[in-house]
Amino acid sequence: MKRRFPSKNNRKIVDVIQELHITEGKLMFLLKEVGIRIAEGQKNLDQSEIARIRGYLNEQERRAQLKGKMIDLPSIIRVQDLAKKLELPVGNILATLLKNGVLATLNDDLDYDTAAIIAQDLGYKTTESVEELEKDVLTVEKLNEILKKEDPAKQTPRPPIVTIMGHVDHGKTTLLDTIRSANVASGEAGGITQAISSYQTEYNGRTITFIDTPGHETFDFMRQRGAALADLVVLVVAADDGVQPQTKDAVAYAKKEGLPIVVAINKIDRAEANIDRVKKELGDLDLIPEEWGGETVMLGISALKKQGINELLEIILLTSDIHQPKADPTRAALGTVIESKLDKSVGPIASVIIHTGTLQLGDDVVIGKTTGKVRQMRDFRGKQIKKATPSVPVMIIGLKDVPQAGDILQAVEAQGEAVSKAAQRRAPLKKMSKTDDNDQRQTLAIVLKADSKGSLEALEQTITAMVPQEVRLSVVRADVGAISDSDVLTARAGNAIIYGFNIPIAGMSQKLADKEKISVRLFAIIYQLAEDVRNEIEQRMPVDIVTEDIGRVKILKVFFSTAKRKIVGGEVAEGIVEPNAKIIIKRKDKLKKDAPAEHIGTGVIVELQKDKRPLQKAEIGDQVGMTIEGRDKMKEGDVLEIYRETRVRKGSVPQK
Ligand SMILES: Nc1nc2c(ncn2[C@@H]2O[C@H](COP(=O)(O)OP(=O)(O)OP(=O)(O)O)[C@@H](O)[C@H]2O)c(=O)[nH]1
Ligand SMILES: [Mg+2]
Repeated sequence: MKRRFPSKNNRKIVDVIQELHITEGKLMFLLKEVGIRIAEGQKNLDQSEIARIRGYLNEQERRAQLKGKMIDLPSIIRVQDLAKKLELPVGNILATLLKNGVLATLNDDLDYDTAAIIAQDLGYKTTESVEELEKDVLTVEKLNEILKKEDPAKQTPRPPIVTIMGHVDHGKTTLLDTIRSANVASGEAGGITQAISSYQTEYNGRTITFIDTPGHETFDFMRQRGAALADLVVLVVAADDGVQPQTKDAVAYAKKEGLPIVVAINKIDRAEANIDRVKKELGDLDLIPEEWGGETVMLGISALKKQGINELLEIILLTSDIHQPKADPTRAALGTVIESKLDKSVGPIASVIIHTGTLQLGDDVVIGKTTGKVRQMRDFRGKQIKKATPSVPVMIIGLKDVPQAGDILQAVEAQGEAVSKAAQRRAPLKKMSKTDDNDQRQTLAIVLKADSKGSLEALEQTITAMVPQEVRLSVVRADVGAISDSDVLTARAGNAIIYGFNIPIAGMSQKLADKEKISVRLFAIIYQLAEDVRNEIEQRMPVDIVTEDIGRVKILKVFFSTAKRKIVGGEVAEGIVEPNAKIIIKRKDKLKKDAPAEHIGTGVIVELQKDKRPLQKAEIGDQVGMTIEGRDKMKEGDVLEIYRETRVRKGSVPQK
């Protein structure tokens, strides 16, 4: 061993302790922390060693101060910026994210909730700083205000926007198919509409914009959105089915928006059709047909047999003429996103309905939290167009990010303005909810990937509504686009199941998933996906153990006995015996006749035999052989009390 010679640069350990105001134990701890080993009997430390200890102490103090302070975090922050704010290495942040089930890179954005959880995990206190910029985001309310204040002198008539609403399967999509000679309904997965869509059609030289909404109960918010965009609602009610829950919802939304309602009583070609019954039921919703003295136009039609379609279109035009919708086509465009997705080849695509103004090719736009330049526009047929005037549904390509359905589009003067408006308003990639270490509940962790923001929203809402208090849901990632390697790795980190809706998984990513044993489940119908999630939730519900006494066996002979396993022969004295039943060993002292039997121990019957053959059930009087797992020893004359244990799931998963 190298000998240390005291030099003038060396200081006595006892002096160092005094100088730093610490105990000897603390010094030992500090030496270990900074990686200095000292030999037995060593009395001195050199200057560089002392400097290392001082440095460590200073850093600790600084950190303690930092942790006491409130850290202001914006609503969206890059991983590397969060590291800077917390004065920690990025690796620390990434590791903490991973620990919480989020696989991120330096450049990923985190929303406030996620950043706060990470910061708190690392011992910081946080608050959300209110950003000035948020004020610039156009809300639906502000949009309505702007539209109301528009200069009437500049306004010209625009096509009415007609939203088709009604209960599932009552024929909305078929009606639209008939109106515009298309064939959408027959191509839908499971025969149900799962997204909102928009078309235009010409009738008698006039244009009408239609919005098709889904009737399945899951898509409630899509119906609300459809109603919010409309000038008029066509309520489709099947003549053979009458008023149903979503018929009522549709009426409620239309009334909330103050919209005129035209009722199309559909499927009148069917033998079971009963128009009068439907009218009566509608009367209960305060929709009284004109011929009964009310104000609502009700028309019998057959979407399939193309009956009454022209009459319906006439009525739509007449009704919308009462309050002729108008807009100013000369101003910068304002619109609402009805659907959006990420396309592999062209990037983000948003379907937008223009409310006012004209959107031109090359316009700079702000949409919700993203921006872009309109590089390409397509009409509902997919045909490229150069401009979109009021009431026109248009697909826009050229956005930086996928906006949310319901976001407002604003054409802006210049890219500079767009960028400043949307700066720091990028949609965060990572979402996470707070976990609690004391939480005893089982967790269902999922990665959700869908074809569009609309379906993603529908999925998240449906799934969240299904989760009972007894189970914790953790949506590790929810995003649009195909399933990629990064999703698989995120699922691995978060111990999650990957659900894909209407999207594929790349072959390589599937291989990775197989290798990592990550379950990837793809669906085309939303409620089938929801059913699968329900099963997963059910399996995570807490269980109650119910016991039931089923019989008694008297031991006649012990054949074999090891520490963990015994083989005994006995006779069923009462009730029955079955494999997997549990036992309590009881023993009576022959000398003390009146004393209760003594509890000797417990075990489980793992195998039951009679005449050397396995048996599923032994009854009273049967002589059986039993293999018993358990440590407690038995002997001849003991009585086994046999009971069955069943696990019963507590509570239930709410039905949607
Ligand atoms: N007999 C008859 N069947 C019809 C008529 N209209 C629609 N159908 C049938 O009803 C079923 C449902 O039609 P859809 O148009 O998909 O119904 P929907 O209201 O769009 O359904 P969701 O969008 O899922 O709410 C299909 O099998 C249609 O062929 C009609 O006028 N007569
Ligand atoms: Mg439909």
